[in-house]
Amino acid sequence: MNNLEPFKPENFLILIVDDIPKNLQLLIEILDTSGYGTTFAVSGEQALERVEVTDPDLILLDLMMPKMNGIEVCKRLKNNPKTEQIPIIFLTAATETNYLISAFEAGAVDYVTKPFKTPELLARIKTHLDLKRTKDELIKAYKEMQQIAATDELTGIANRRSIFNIGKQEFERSQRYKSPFSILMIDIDKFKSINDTYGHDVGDEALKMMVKITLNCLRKVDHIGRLETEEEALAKKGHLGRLGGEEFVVILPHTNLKGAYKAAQRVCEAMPQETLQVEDKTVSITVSIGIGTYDPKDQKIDDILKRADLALFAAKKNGRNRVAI
Ligand code: GH3
Ligand code: MG
Ligand code: MG
Ligand code: MG
Repeated sequence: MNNLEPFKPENFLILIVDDIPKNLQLLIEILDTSGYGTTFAVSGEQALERVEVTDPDLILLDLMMPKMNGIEVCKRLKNNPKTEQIPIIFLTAATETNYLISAFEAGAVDYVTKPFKTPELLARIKTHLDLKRTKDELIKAYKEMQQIAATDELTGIANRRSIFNIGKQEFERSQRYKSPFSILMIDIDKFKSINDTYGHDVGDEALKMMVKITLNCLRKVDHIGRLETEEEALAKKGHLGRLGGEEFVVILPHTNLKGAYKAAQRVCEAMPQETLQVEDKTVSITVSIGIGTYDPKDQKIDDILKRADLALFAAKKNGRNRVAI
């Protein structure tokens, strides 16, 4: 991968494990000369301790050792989430090659036969350190992309896709455990006039303020996400510039109608108390909230959403700035 830094041996620490001091000495000398950081252990047991303390980037592991042999050490390291990612290269005497299959099965990435050729040993070490770096980069990039794919860009909360996934999981959980859960549909009142009066940038700031206030009213386990408007769906087809919706969904796990009503009231009452200053004008918003609660007769999450949507419509009709069920 091209965003990797140039390979520098001094950035890596290699743990060398061998029960014969002469072997250890030779390996340490070779790796030191090549610029690697080194640390060592003279037994399997000591190797496990050293790994904990030094967190090496790669391990050269002697296969045959008294008491705990290399395969056992390898298995233990691969069974521990903290150490399973460390590449392990086995050091084997030619007579031990019949053990190699078990070494790979235990999780080794490679092996070197003793007596080894120094350039070959170094080439294998560099290859595996580089592979590990690339793998780490890919995992990092993958996690970042997952995060981006699940997040609403403007407000940083879950986007439509992600909040629906959460909703579906919560729905299945409620079905299985016969526990309640509720959904709030929140829509900002007369938001169009905020945009029209102060401009879209202020509208965007108001959306962020809305999210902040709502999050303050919710528990850590609740999820908030942003719904898509028709404009937004159109924007994806390229007809319009991007416009996020001003509709939000809150999923309240383990919450019955009474609890959901309390949470919705909290959000509704808190909303106009915070303000946005635009030059000499003070902008505040109110929201209308519709509640839908899981009913064991429901087939899918859309059934609850439909009820929440109807309730939201009623809240709007009855004068806005209120909660309806
Ligand atoms: P109501 O009380 O009936 O909900 O009135 P409203 O004006 O809020 O009506 P509606 O919910 O239908 O209007 C949505 C408006 O929200 C349309 C658009 O101007 C604005 N909007 C949607 N997404 C965004 C966004 O990402 N940023 C900004 N600034 N405005 C948005
Ligand atoms: Mg040995
Ligand atoms: Mg609105
Ligand atoms: Mg709307």
